[in-house]
Amino acid sequence: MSEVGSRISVHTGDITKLAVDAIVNAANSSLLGGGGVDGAIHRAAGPELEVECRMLNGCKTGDAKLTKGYRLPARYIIHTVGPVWQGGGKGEAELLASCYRRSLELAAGRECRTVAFPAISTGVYRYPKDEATAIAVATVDAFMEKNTAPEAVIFCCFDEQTAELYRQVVAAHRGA
Ligand code: AR6
Repeated sequence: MSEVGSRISVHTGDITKLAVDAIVNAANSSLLGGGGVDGAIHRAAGPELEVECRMLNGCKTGDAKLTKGYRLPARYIIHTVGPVWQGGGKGEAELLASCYRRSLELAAGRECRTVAFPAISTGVYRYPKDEATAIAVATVDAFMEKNTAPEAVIFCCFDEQTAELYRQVVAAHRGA
């Protein structure tokens, strides 16, 4: 696990600023923009992003679709749709894990070396942060153990409290 662990890092800040091969967007099923990180990404990428998104015919919860990054420093945006938290009995955990897996599959398919994820579903969609972080780290870790691409994954947290939670969960994984 130590070799895999070194491929995962935690960053605090705005995901739209990261010069990585792909950033992941916590979108909704329309893929036509919204608030939170989705709104920030659309604003920073510029209006051409929505034009491309309109051609994608939306996206199912747990799935992901890729666009160009337009005015972002990132080459690609991978739009994934996390589950709305409904108490945990509606398959939310499996759907959230699927968001991470599908995003990584698309990134690997475009030979992305570095991918940054926000904390999918933990804002407007109200997924409890502890549980969402455990799923994010375990799913990315499992994917990277089996695959050589992407080479590095960054968990981009908007606030220091979330980053600290991610650091703890990543460290616990490394110790496992
Ligand atoms: N960079 C990194 N993380 C961010 C940024 C940013 N610029 N802005 C917010 N976050 P949310 P969801 C964090 O609500 O829960 C949208 O309207 C934020 O602190 O953006 O998956 C979509 O259109 C939180 O930890 O996404 C959907 O309708 C995390 O990103 C809906 O919200 C996710 O919060 C999706 O809800």
